[in-house]
This record gives sequence, C-alpha cells and structure tokens, in this order.
Amino acid sequence: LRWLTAGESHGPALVATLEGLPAGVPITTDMVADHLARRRLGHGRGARMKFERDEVTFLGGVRHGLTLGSPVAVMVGNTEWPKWEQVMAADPVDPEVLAGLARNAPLTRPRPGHADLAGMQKYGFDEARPVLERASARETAARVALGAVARSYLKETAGIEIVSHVVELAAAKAPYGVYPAPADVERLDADPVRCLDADASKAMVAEIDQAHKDGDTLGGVVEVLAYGVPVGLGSHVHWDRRLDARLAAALMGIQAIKGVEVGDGFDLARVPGSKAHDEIVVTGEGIRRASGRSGGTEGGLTTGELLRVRAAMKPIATVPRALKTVDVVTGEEAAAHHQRSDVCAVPAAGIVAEAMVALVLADAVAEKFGGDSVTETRRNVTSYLDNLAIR
Ligand code: FMN
Repeated sequence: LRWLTAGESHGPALVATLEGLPAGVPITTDMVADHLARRRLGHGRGARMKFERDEVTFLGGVRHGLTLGSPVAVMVGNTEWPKWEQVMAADPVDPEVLAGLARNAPLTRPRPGHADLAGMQKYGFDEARPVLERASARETAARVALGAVARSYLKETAGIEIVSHVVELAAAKAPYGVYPAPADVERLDADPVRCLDADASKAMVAEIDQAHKDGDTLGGVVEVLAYGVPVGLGSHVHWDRRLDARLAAALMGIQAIKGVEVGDGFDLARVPGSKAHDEIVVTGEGIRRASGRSGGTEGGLTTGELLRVRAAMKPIATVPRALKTVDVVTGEEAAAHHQRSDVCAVPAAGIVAEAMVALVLADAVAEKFGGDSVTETRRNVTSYLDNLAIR
C-alpha cells in the first residue's frame, strides 16, 4: 500500500490518498465520519473540537459504497475555512488586506515543544504560521479517514478488529493486563477518557480538571489491540520488514508520541527471561501461547496471538500558563504564543493510533495475501490458514 496526506490545519481541506487496496472493500462517508467523530471525543479537548465538524467527501476510488481497486482519495473539509480564506489563500493576497487581519499577525514567539522554532530556522520563515499549520495534529484527521478504509479492508479480508483504550493519564493508571474486546468499543467511546475501568476513568477526569484549573496540560499512554491477526505478517528476514519495527515507526509518527512499547515493552527489560516470554503450549485450539507478554510478535512476525502495542504521548505543548520563549524579531525573552488548545488529547491520540495500526496491518495483509478483489484476498487468507502445516 502507498498513502499520503496533504493540507494545512486552517486550509480549505485535508486530502489523503491510499493506493493498493483491492476492489470490494465496503466504505461510506458515514463510516469515515464516525471515526472522525471518535477522534474529537475526550474530556479536556479544546473549543475547536466543539464548534468544528468534519465534512467527508470521497473524490475517487469508491463507488456505491465499495472500493474500485483504484486509488482512494478522500477530502476532509474545514468548516472554518471562510474565516481563513485570506490568511491561508494559495494565491497571493493584497498585503494591505492581510495587514488589516488580526488572524494574520505574525507569530514571532515560537512555542517550546512544537515544530515552530526549528521549522522556522530550517525553512527560512520569519514567523511560525507556515510551520505550525502543517505540524498541527489536525493532519491526523486525514490519517483517521484512511484508517477507516484500512480497518474495513482488514475486517472483510482477515476478520481483524482493532480496539484502543487509555491506560495511563498523568498519574492515573488503569489496572494492567485488562484488555477491552471489540464488543467494548461503544462503552469505551462513551467514557469521557476512553478508559475501561470506571475508577481509573474518574481519576483521569480529576487529573484533567486539576490541570485545567492550574493552567497546565497532560499526557498519557494509549494501548492498541488488534484481534484476529493471522500468524506470519511481517518477517524476520530484514529490519524494515519486521512488523514490530513498522508498528513502532507508525506510532512514533503521530504528533506528540514520545515512546512506543510492543507487548510488555520496557517492563520486559526488568524481569528475568523465565518471566519474560510466552511459553508454547498445546490447547484444545491447537498450539498457542500461555501468555501475551510479547504483544503478538516474535522475530518481527505476528504469532497469531493478540497484537498489543502502547504509545506514550507527551503533555500538550501549548501550555496555557505560557512557557518561556524568545521573540525572534526583538530577540527579547517573551511568553510563547497561546492559541486555542487542548488540556489533554490522549483519548484522541488513541483513535489516531488505531488508524496507524490499521494502516500498517493493511499494508502487511496486502503484501502477504495480495488479491485484486476482497473475495480473492479472503480466499488467499483462508487457504493459507487452512494449509498451515503446524498448528
Ligand atoms: N498540541 C497543541 O499544542 N495543542 C493541541 O490542541 C494539540 N492537540 C493534539 C491532538 C492530537 C490528537 C495529537 C496526536 C497531538 C496534539 N497536539 C496538540 C500535539 C501537537 O500536534 C504537536 O505536534 C506536538 O506537541 C509536537 O510534538 P512532536 O515533537 O512529538 O511532534
């Protein structure tokens, strides 16, 4: 699969293309819009989440609710565009008109924790707008849109289903080792922080409320689970074919993600080998693992067990109690710009992480099973699983 996104945070729209899917994947604008709505959920999101909505349009690759096998192109419109039409115009705008617009005031006080300063230095901009417009996590809406297509492909061809939940938010933690199933998604989406455990959820909400009062921001940890992943996606034969490496890169590629764990991850470094691995046992369902510490990959290949990855998000960098910076025009110390922002976006990051895992798995399924129609891919999956010599 190949995929790309384009578009700025306050531009007319985000666009994304996905190439390499077979024909016959069920997808509708409503299915995409549902996932985009899930990205907006969560206690602690900023005002923008409430007054904006996402408008989805397929521009190619889909007809009457099914993919055609041609590149899928999807557009997520920005309902705020009329307010930004001049500031973000593609064509030149009369400088006098621009000078009269408060929204166009140059952002000369780069925000620590963002791409602002290094981006201005690298690209030769004298203000942060041209950098922050693309660095903004608004771009993740385009990934979630493609993720919706990828997850439908996974479900139709291999029966794979993806679930995420928030397991840590600042100091509040969900009980370790409790994994939500696909049937829990509705309940998770209804929870203010997308946490399965009611007590932990309350503690997380309290953390966010306190941070809000303190003019501060918070991060946390999300866990993504993929059910029904067949054995043998990815490969041990080369570093960039390892599925764990591909998942880690995809998750690390989400704005503000600073750590990724596969399975028990860093905890595995703290226990002896006798407690770190998943023993192989014979069960009524054939050869299985006695535990799930590896997170469903060994040697860069999926094992056929539950796939489990975690991503750690740093606190939102636009801190209301503004951080110190330098005004790049005057050279003086200053307080960083504070644009409307979230206190905490960990629940939303979980939805983005689901999309990234879906895209990586879709790529690995397409690579292993091929097929130009969903029927053909499904037949290839079934035939492979039915003919495994060892099971
Ligand atoms: N940063 C903000 O300053 N304000 C926000 O409201 C905000 N919302 C985010 C929502 C999501 C779903 C994600 C994944 C990130 C969000 N961020 C927000 C983080 C920024 O996009 C920014 O990329 C990040 O702070 C820079 O970190 P990096 O160095 O890891 O890219």
